[in-house]
Amino acid sequence: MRLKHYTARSMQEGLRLIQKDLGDDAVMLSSKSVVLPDGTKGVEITAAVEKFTPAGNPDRSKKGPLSADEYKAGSRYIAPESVEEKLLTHGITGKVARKISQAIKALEGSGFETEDALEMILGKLINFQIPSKVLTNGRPVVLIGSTGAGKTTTIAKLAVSKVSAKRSIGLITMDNFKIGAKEQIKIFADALQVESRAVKTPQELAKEVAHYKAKQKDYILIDSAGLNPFSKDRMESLQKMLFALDNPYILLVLPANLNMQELANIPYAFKGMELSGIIFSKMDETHYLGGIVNAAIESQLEVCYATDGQNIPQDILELDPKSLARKLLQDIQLPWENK
Ligand SMILES: Nc1nc2c(ncn2[C@@H]2O[C@H](COP(=O)(O)OP(=O)(O)O)[C@@H](O)[C@H]2O)c(=O)[nH]1
Ligand SMILES: [Mg+2]
Repeated sequence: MRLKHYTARSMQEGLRLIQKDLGDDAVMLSSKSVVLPDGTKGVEITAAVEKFTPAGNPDRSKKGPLSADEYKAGSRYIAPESVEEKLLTHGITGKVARKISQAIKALEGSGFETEDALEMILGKLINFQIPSKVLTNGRPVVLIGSTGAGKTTTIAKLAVSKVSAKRSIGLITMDNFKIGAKEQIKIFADALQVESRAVKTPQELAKEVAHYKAKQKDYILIDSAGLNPFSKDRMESLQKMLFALDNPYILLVLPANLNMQELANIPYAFKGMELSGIIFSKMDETHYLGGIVNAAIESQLEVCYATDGQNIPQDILELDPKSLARKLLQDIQLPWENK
């Protein structure tokens, strides 16, 4: 059994597509709202198909799920024990790795291929969200996190993508700490020809958000100063700023290349900030994804975006169960190792 994803403008159109492509035997597993490349709303439907020929079409000559032998002979089959080993190599906790391998074993009987089974399990364990839920019109989005986590760069990536999609944005920086931080946002805003503001106090922050709301900006993106999450004073002053906002969407930018213990600690340290979600940054600077998987599962914060490089705006991606499952099953290849 394989999973196949279809994107369409409406549920009806999606179901028509699935029927045309897979015939009447296709089973619809789930659907979710998505934003289509042209910025309009659409739907993504996941369907299960019995078996694919190499051309990608279902093999209609055979009915019923794959037999256990056929399934295990498939090139995409990975034994649950090997999956557990791969997950442990990534640094996923023993308890979670075992739980996942047991669930994969249980799904073997339904004929799901390993990557698809892992995709479904990750979808249940992690609170994945779609971008249109994370970035909603008019709701202030604030990026917070440790120093150098990638907050400003990520704001810039989000801002460029919204401006390219012809949406209006207002930028605010609360960074009064780092030398040149205000100028960084200003230069960037001028290049994009969007408004930017630098604020020092909770009152100023509330005033500037109200200003952008009055101007009906589609997106209000707020950058903050990097801070040591274990410093009580700095955390308290950030909290005071955030309290000035009405219904903010607060995202923690968490570098994927931090050590495992701190990846688990930092979402806890920021807990008092009423976090909504996490953006994993610097995915390109690590080969081991266990730390982010553990943090996502333990915190149950919403996960949507990840960043994988310094290039603005290209190096931002949607982290979904499918891409994560694929990354976890790939062999870890360090650049200096021979293929
Ligand atoms: N390799 C890599 N570098 C990044 C990524 N995101 C940001 N950076 C770099 O990390 C450094 C700190 O980024 P910055 O956005 O200023 O962090 P901030 O202090 O949280 O605002 C800069 O050199 C960025 O170019 C990423 O996803 N991958
Ligand atoms: Mg910054």
